[in-house]
Amino acid sequence: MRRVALALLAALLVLLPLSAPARAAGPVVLTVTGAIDNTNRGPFDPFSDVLFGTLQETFEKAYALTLDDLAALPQKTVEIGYSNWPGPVTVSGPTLAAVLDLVGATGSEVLVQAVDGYAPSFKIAEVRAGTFVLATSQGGKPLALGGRGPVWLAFPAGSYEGQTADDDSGLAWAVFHIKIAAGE
Ligand SMILES: Nc1nc2c(c(=O)[nH]1)N[C@H]1C(S)=C(S)[C@@H](COP(=O)(O)O)O[C@H]1N2
Ligand SMILES: [Mo]
Repeated sequence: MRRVALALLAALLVLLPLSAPARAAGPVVLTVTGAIDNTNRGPFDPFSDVLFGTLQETFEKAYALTLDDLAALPQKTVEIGYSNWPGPVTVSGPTLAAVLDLVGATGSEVLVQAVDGYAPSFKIAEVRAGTFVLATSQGGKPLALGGRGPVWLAFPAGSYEGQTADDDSGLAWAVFHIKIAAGE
């Protein structure tokens, strides 16, 4: 009987980490909040989540990702150029669509917010149809905080309705927060 109990306990200990999605080592660089099915952290905490608080962003549901978590997703490498840039750049990272799948996003709009509060939003249908990369490296080099990193939302011109070849305004750099707005 004791052996059965021990075996059950061992099985439980093996299965336990599967109940909450694991988070890879390193600091969290990106947090997805809002209309999501999967979470791996608690709700907004005014003492810890100071940048969210400063930007008046509070949340119940959240999924936090480290750079290693982003690196563990399938990587997309894409060359992107805008007519007002010195030249095209090659960036890599997971797609925004892959991150939306990971967190079980259920909404219709996604807001991509940067540390300076800059926060363009996109239709999730357009994100899924296009190539929106949460770039973590450019030319094989990790993107720096102080530059466009650590996470830069990069996508080619024409990715959303009406986007012109010189309009790179949606390419938010230093992204730390993705908020899914519930569908109507
Ligand atoms: N975090 C952040 N990302 C941003 C912006 C910003 O103000 N903050 N400006 C956007 C705009 S309006 C443009 S045109 C492009 C390039 O602008 P920049 O070279 O001034 O960053 O970055 C976009 N990404
Ligand atoms: Mo701009």
